[in-house]
Amino acid sequence: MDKPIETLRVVLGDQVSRRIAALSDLDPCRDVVLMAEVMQECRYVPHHVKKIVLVLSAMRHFARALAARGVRVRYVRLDDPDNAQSLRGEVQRAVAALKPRQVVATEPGEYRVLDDMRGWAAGIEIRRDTRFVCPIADFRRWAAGRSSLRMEFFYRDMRRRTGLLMTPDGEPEGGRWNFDAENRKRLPPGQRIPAPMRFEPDAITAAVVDLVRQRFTNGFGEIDGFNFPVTAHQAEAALADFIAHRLPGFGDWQDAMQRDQPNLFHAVISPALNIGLLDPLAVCQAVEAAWRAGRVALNAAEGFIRQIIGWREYVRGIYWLRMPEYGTLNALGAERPLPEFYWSGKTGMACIAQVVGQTRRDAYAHHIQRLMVTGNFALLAGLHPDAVDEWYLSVYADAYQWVEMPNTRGMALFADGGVLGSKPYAASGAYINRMSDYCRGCAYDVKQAVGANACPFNFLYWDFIARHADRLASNPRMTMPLRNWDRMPADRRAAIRARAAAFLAELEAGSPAAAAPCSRA
Ligand code: FAD
Ligand code: DLZ
Ligand code: SF4
Repeated sequence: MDKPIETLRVVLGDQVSRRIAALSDLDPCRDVVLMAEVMQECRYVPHHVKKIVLVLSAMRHFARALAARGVRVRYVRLDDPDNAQSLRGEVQRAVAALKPRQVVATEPGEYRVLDDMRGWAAGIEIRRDTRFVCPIADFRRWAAGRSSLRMEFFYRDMRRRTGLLMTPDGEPEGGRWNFDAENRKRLPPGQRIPAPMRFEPDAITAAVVDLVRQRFTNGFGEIDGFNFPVTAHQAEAALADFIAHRLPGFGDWQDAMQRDQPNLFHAVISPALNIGLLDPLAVCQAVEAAWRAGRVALNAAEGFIRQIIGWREYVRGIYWLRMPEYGTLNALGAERPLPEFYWSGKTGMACIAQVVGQTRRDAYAHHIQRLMVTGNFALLAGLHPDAVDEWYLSVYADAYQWVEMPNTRGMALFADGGVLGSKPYAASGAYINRMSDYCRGCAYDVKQAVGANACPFNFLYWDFIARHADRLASNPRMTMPLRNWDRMPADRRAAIRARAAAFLAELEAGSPAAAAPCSRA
């Protein structure tokens, strides 16, 4: 007869790590691990089908690896006829069947789930997620009493805490904390770009692809060509490949964008990192080791480490510090619905067509594409933060609210009124033209701000400055654009605003004209 179950240990789809807190004191003889594929999590936003495949395939691989080590795993598949199709329902079904003495889980990455988790089982123990460098309580302490929560100061603390890129005397290596100014180069023509490693689906992934194809027939995105790592072993190989081949170019070309080059010198590790296949500190230590061995320059290593122990930890801190109110913030009063081309990619704006097309195919876009193309358009056009939030949470394979929401509401949309950034990341077409080759093939003219073929980013940029002039006037970092707007001849200002009004009206009406310049006289 089976021994009575001591502990039911719940592992979520983005917690597939041997280091997850709920498994820290696992006793294979007395405990059961519960993992459940449920429609509730597959449908709470219209996830990209590749994201669903990634999560379910990684869950199945992780469960198999646990079972191979003698751990009892209660694994509920999406098409199991008894599946309650919710996390709460599956925990309660397991409790009724196994009668464990206690239930243990690890805090989830979304407020929505944490709120629900507290009611999953009587006395459920919710453990701190130790996969992060900065515990939430430490972030709260760091934030307490500060009038400004700038990332840069948090980042310096994280450098000191981890010792990453620090001298034995406690100074930053290279004498500076930040090499960002060196990380904004344009990509030279003909630059060779090494492709990331691809992982062809094995039998487990192929079965998940079939399942997702059947169950999510109208799901967003293309399922063909799935090639994300789905095990820790694969993710480590992908990281090693990045460090050897793309990290050397990461610093210099971090902000560059190029037509039909979705990855450039980026790591493409966030899908694996955010579900637990990689450990963030170990990733940074491997990057530091490459610098100490002389294989990469300091600006590349520092630029990369800052993204992880700086931005990644910082946005998580902001999320948990400010939720649930953060999810309601709309400081600029943006109300427009999301245009259809965010889903279809069908627009004459070549930059958006490129980024959305790539997103549909790969469930991936790099940071500047997310921030300065789709994010910038949403900011300038005044798209409602709820709709933009839902879009980013749906379409990227790495998207969980703890990291997606502060980046979207805070960094891209300034909907938090400046908690995260000191000014809106608003930019005209000139920025996109400087950092990419998108404009060369565009139906719009990036040099024009008025007229039927003017680049929408240009007139929308000035319209944004004019619309929010009162609010922005108190921000010293906005003095220059406000002054430039004021100095413009009145008739030009009027023409820009009229063009923006017409475009936004078409956009709001869902008119295809807003997406294609030549249809206008
Ligand atoms: P690289 O450029 O190679 O950077 C390395 C790592 O640094 C990333 O894997 C990531 O873990 C971390 N990182 C870099 N920038 C950020 C950042 N701003 N915030 C947090 N971590 C960062 N990232 C997500 O992981 N999930 C999201 O849902 C997400 N949504 C975003 C939404 C918007 C509007 C914006 C502007 C950014 C968003 N980001 C998000 C941050 C960033 O775009 C992605 O982390 C990055 O593009 C992932 O690709 P990569 O692994 O090639 O990153
Ligand atoms: C994203 C996702 C998906 C698509 N499916 C599941 C699932 O079936 N079972 C599960 O445990 N987790 C899934 N996840 C991840 C959860 O949405 C994630 O754990 C929460 O959003 C908290 O971060
Ligand atoms: Fe985008 Fe404007 Fe350039 Fe076209 S011209 S690609 S719309 S920035």
